[in-house]
Amino acid sequence: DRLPALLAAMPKAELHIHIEGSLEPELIFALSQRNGIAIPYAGVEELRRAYAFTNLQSFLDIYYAGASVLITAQDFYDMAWAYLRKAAADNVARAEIFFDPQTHTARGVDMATVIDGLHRACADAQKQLGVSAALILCFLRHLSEEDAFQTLEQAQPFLDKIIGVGLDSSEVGHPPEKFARVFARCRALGLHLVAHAGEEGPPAYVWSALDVLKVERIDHGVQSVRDAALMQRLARDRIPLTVCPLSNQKLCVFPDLQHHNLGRLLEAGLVATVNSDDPAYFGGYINENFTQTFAATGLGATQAYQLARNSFEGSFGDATQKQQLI
Ligand code: ES4
Ligand code: ZN
Repeated sequence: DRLPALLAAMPKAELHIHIEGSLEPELIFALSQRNGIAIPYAGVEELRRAYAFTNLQSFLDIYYAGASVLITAQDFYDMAWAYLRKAAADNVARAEIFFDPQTHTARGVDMATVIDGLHRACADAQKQLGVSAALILCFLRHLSEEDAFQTLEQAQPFLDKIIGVGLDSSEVGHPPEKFARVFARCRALGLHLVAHAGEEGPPAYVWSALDVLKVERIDHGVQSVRDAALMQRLARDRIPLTVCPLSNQKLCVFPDLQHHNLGRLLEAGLVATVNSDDPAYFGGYINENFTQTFAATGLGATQAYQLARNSFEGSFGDATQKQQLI
């Protein structure tokens, strides 16, 4: 069976990766030592054993704890560089990388420190790995819109180093409408807009991400299959969905990978893509997401090519770059 080799070798874009979710336990412990920050786990094995999640919130609690070891620009560089090397090995030609500045600024780490470290890694990835990498600043939706506005203000001097903004963290109870004004401001600034919606939340959150926030892509969006009119809208407007199958499995969005609806999304003509979300926590990087999902659901080469094409169509690279990649 040559399918795993095809999935690994094909050039692809990764459009949904939280850089703090690429922090492997080994690097968490190395940074905890380097910075003198204690973490309540004896070692790498004990930490990995704690990665048994029942829903999104049970994951987020441990994900924010892991990110607490990041202090210096070099820490952010090392984390992003480790991810970008893995991405290059998986034949990722383009990576659009989420980061959660509020997780760091709330601990006294400056916005400049976060963006400097991450952006240097992205620049080095282009030069040394041939990977085109760009940053998307995510607002934490469990915090207030006021806090998001403050974060945007802190990012203002660095807007040339980010391509867009997103919305992540605890979804249910924090609908897109909560961030209508800050997204309108980001739109006026010429930033690309995306939002997590329909991961655990209802189709109504996908509608309001589109119609209120005016996002260009939906992160996850797998709950959209519960609303036929929404499926038509997503297909008609070619709104990309950045689907993360191993994440959905580990956070119990689907009982197992065999029951994942990626195939249904493609059959409905949606611009679905495959991504890794938080690969250090969910058991694999992008190629592992492809190979495990294809093995479990019986998708084949036709869907593989479609997903690779969709990933470049959905990316925010400039038109010439996208054309070269497609
Ligand atoms: C996330 Cl899987 C997921 N969902 C929402 N927010 C997140 N932040 C990091 N991973
Ligand atoms: Zn995500």
